Amino acid sequence: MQKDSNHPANGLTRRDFLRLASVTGAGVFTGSLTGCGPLWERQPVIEVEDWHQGVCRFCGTGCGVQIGVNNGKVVDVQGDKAAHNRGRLCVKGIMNRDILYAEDRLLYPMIKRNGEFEQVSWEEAMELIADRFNTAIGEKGPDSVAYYGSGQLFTEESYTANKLFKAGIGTNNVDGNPRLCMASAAVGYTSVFGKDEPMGCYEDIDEAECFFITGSNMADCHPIVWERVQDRKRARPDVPVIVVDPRKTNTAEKADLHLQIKPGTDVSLYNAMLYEFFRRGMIDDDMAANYCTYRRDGNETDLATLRQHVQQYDPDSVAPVCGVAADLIREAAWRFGSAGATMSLWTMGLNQQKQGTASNQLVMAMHLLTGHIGRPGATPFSLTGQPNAGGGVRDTGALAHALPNGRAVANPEHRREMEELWNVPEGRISPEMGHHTVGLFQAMERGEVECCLIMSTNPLHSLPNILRYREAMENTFVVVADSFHPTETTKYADVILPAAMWTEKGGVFSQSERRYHYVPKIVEAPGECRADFDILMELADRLGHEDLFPNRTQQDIWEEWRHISEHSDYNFKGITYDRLKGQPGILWPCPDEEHPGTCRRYVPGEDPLARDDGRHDFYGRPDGRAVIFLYDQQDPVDPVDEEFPLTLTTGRVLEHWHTETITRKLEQLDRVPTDFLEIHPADARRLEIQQDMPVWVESRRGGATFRAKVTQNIREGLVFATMHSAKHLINKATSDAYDPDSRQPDYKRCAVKVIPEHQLS
Ligand SMILES: Nc1nc2c(c(=O)[nH]1)N[C@H]1C(S)=C(S)[C@@H](COP(=O)(O)OP(=O)(O)OC[C@H]3O[C@@H](n4cnc5c(=O)[nH]c(N)nc54)[C@H](O)[C@@H]3O)O[C@H]1N2
Ligand SMILES: Nc1nc2c(c(=O)[nH]1)N[C@H]1C(S)=C(S)[C@@H](COP(=O)(O)OP(=O)(O)OC[C@H]3O[C@@H](n4cnc5c(=O)[nH]c(N)nc54)[C@H](O)[C@@H]3O)O[C@H]1N2
Ligand code: SF4
Ligand SMILES: [Mo]
Repeated sequence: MQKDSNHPANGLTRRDFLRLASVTGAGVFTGSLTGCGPLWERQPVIEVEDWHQGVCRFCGTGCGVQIGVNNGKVVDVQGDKAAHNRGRLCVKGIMNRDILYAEDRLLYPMIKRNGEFEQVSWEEAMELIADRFNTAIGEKGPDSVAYYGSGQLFTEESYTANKLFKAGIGTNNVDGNPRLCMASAAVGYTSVFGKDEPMGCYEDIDEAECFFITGSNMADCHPIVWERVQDRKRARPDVPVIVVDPRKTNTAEKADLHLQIKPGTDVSLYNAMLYEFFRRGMIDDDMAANYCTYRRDGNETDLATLRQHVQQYDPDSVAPVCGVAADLIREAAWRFGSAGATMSLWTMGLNQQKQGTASNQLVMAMHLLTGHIGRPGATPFSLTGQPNAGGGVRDTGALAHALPNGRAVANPEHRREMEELWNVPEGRISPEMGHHTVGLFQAMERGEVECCLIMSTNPLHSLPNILRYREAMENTFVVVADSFHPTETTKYADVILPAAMWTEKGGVFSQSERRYHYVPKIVEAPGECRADFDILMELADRLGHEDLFPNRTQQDIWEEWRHISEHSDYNFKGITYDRLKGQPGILWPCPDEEHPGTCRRYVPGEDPLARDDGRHDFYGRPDGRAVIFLYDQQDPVDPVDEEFPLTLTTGRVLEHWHTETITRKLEQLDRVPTDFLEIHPADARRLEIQQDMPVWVESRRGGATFRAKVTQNIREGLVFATMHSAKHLINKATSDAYDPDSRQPDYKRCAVKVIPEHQLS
């Protein structure tokens, strides 16, 4: 394990170094967002020899950065003033430098023998991997192996893995953590507009006249997008911010209207808002009649039926279901519908629900029916979680049901098109859908998937109902490529491979607004780390699929990929490496090298792919019309009862990243706790729980210990834990029930009991 030997400030103590170099300029560091005050102050930096343009490694905001290098080390990271973030970075952005030199970097390949990891050569590790994969494929067929990837790999890497497994090995067992993250949004966009990915852009924030933020704690999770919302609010204090969240988050704190909804009842709320749009005559008749079609349970229906359908969801009936006052619902609907331009922003509070897809579709329907779409400031806009869940995984189709650029495994024409583009024999791409994430780990449990390659994700921490899937790992030959060790997943692996990260390798990320953004390789990776791309290329060779990759550099793969996109509605052929190296990102569609990129999709005159014969062209759909879906509220899958009387919801804090393999290593961020359970004072009183008391949280699946944080910020009957801590691992309790359309798990609602630890016998 590496300690600080590779640290750029050799000779200084770690603490001195961090004080000296963890820097940010006034107005650049948004320290006030932490909720615990600014922890850092700007200090002089170590001298920088060269600056390189790149993009932050963390969230889907995709902030542009300038990366300062001295003597082969990254010594400073600052916000890029030329990028959409206007020079701003949040605390994680600033930490981009320190993460490269954090402790516990995995430096050598290791093989587990007799329960202990032994350092081995790359040759030995890759030979064992190839042998096990080849044997499984030979004996049990291609579907006995799988790839489980990440929205934190570069596009070239996810594209390569997808091609290797689907066009080389011939299995669609390709999935990844975007299934836990953006699947409901992806299915939402695809079902409504025919193609995935948001149509709006960050510039819409500057024009919006109403913000509808639902199931998103932007202040903590997309802080720099949130700052832009705050800029708008400062310029136009009359622009309302509506927040729908069961907790009074840092985002809700600043809202004009906070609808503190009961978890999982969004379908009722949005139906009630639709009811109000009809009642108050806020429907855009041209849009509703000429640009939309209507569907219920797979059948065509119409606007009149929708109007009839939402009659049962009048605000007075919905109020007790959602736990939100009827007048507040009416006011939110009025503000949404009557504003000049409304922008909705949402993330996991919607996607991670049993009815996640329905919730997405209903928010899109609210925009369509009120005409808040395709105009500056008027757009539905999901925030992407990870830095490359969009371009890397959704666009490349690196999911079990998908093929590149919105194609589907189930569609024979799409398979044929991809076989031609990939130059592989007809029939090579399997017509069978692969295993989606939860299904994959269940297939491992049954012993059906014998070998699995896991890259840049930590599923034995991040999957729901984790205790069950730990056992699944024991039935499988598991290879994990990670930059750190130990993690919850590397512990259970058979082989671990040391991965270069971020500027130690380089490639293209794509963030929330369809912006492709390039990060150069700037420094050498420590130890024997290799780029994930190189690992995948070597695996392809050793599995006999070198023919798939006649051109072998990462740039060659980008070239191949942008040419493939030309034949699709995701056309970004005009985005070359050369262009990306000269500017902080380009938004697709971008069909040729002169095209500047597209801010608003589906808008004639703006989107080069849209036909110029109307207000909109939803060209992803054969008839150019968006689809509005009718839904009813369903009951919870894991309901409360006498034994499990409280509802648990889970999420994030600003300073920590997912499973903390990176952020917990950084001294400043280590000060920020993630071991707490938020509980309402009334519940705490009833359960004899006091502030900071250790409590045991248990669901029908498992439990963990937390420190009670008694707070008014949460609804009575609801408790909240972060997903971050490995010691206090909430995924022992969460439910692995998932949305049947998106197969995204419902991390946001399950039944638990909470007991003071001293009362446990
Ligand atoms: N600091 C930080 N930032 C991150 C990440 C991180 O780990 N740390 N991860 C990134 C990733 S991958 C993702 S996916 C995003 C996630 O970004 P967010 O989705 O904003 O984060 P979460 O905290 O998971 O959930 C958001 C909110 O949903 C609310 N919620 C729960 N149930 C419901 C419900 O039924 N309805 C509604 N309307 N709201 C509900 C929760 O109370 C919570 O405040 O953040 C990205 N940014
Ligand atoms: N309870 C609960 N659970 C959740 C969620 C929730 O809201 N609640 N949210 C879900 C969501 S939205 C998400 S996105 C997932 C995230 O869950 P994960 O993807 O499992 O979490 P990360 O910590 O981001 O894992 C990334 C891993 O990649 C490693 N790594 C970093 N850089 C590189 C690299 O360049 N190459 C390689 N090979 N490895 C690298 C890191 O060390 C880390 O171990 O969690 C899901 N789980
Ligand atoms: S908002 Fe997201 S992309 Fe921007 S600096 Fe913070 S973590 Fe990085
Ligand atoms: Mo995510």
